[in-house]
Amino acid sequence: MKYHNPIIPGFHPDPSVCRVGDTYYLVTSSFNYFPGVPLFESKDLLNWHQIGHVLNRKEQLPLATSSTSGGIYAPTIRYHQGRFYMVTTNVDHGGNFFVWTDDIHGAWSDPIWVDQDGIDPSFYFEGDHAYFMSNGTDDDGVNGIVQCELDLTIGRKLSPTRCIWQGNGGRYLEGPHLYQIGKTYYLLASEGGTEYGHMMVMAKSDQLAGPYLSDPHNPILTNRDLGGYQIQGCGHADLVDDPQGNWWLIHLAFRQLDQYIQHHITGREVYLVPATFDESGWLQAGDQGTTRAEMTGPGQALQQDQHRRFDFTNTTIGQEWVYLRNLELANYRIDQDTWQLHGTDVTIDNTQTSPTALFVRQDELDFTYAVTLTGAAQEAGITVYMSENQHYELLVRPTDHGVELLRRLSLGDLVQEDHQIILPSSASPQPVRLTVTGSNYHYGFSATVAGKQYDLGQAQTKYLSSEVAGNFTGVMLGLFAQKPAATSAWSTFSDWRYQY
Ligand code: 6LW
Repeated sequence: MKYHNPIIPGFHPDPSVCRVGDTYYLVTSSFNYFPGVPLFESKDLLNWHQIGHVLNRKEQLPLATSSTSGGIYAPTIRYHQGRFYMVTTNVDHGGNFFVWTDDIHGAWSDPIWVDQDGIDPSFYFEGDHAYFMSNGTDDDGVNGIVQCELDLTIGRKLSPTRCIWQGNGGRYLEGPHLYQIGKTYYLLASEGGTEYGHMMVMAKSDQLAGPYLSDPHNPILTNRDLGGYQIQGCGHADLVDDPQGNWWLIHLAFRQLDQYIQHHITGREVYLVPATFDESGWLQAGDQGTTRAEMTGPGQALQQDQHRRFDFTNTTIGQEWVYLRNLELANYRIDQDTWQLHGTDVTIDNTQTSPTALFVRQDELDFTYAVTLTGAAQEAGITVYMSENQHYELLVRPTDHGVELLRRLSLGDLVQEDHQIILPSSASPQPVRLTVTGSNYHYGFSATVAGKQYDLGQAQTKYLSSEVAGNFTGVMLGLFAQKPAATSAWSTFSDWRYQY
């Protein structure tokens, strides 16, 4: 089959996948967004649809004070003896924990905390035994991929933690996943850091606890040597077989703004490559150890058109829509066609608590995002949001001279407000149509009020990139309200469209 990468676009890093019969389940990291750990389902590895989030209760996901790139790090999903397990790290609140469910479409358990530190936790099951792996430090102070046996009822260690592999020499050995294939144990991990040097490495052993022998072909997959290629940063993979016995690697990578500009804004996305074992039992992956936008693999599955049209009726809060940290429900009035937001003094620059804002991911570089806003008793509008330090707004706010429409660009200490327009007073109670368009290099801002169109300029995309922001997330497209002039300030959003 021929298919196009990424298979899941937009900020979805650290994918982990498992298969149950003919159905695959996939989870990704979510950092400081709530709900956490998006959960996807697929019948063919190509076409994924989100069935919810694993962590959707505050008790499972405390996020107070989690800034961008705090909160939830890389998860692993596994299925064992009729039960799904998802193990991950809340780096700000308690470290490693897991949750489980017997109904993948239902609720997951409360967290069971694991008394082992490190990040990128993973489970491997053998009979009634559960083994925990992560990157970290073992009981003797040795650093690398560490392993211990775990009591799954209470998360307690049943064996000392031992380092089983120290990798292939690259920095940041992380993302371990262990498999038994035939009689051999395979350890898959990543090195080089999640930027341009990222790579996947493997080792194997006859015994679960090692010693693990590095694959002489390491790295088994990387795009670090593909200069002038848009897809970079391939790493953090999970291995899965299909019912026909073919092997596949699912991993993260990112798309630069173009083949030469080393900035990316859509976060780390999900990629798929075919893999095969050679005669010596080593894994060969991708297109000669690289990941390409256009790939060919075994099977007949057809990839659906990846263009999307979203509106309020085909999106759900807690599914496509997420919040920052633990929301204040009282500030949202959500109904079928109109969403009302009540802002507080917590702005979208805040890193401690939850501003009144809802976000979807920017999945593609070319898009249109528009909404009609009514109400001018607070700051409200659209945000193109990478982090508390990097975001662009198109907003309406009350001033002494009347209702003002403007653009604000916030890049760390540089905050610029421009294109201010005082709306004609006859227009001020009227709805304002706000539009942001995306392209590789620019976001464009415009508005329509009482039939009159206003151009509010363009801003470069690259200043919102991960290379500038230095965090783990991707650009989100949000609706927000803040700084109310009165306690009764509510802004009404309607006719929202997001299309790419
Ligand atoms: C994650 C690590 C990584 O824990 O980035 O790319 C970190 N890999 O494995 C956060 O996503």
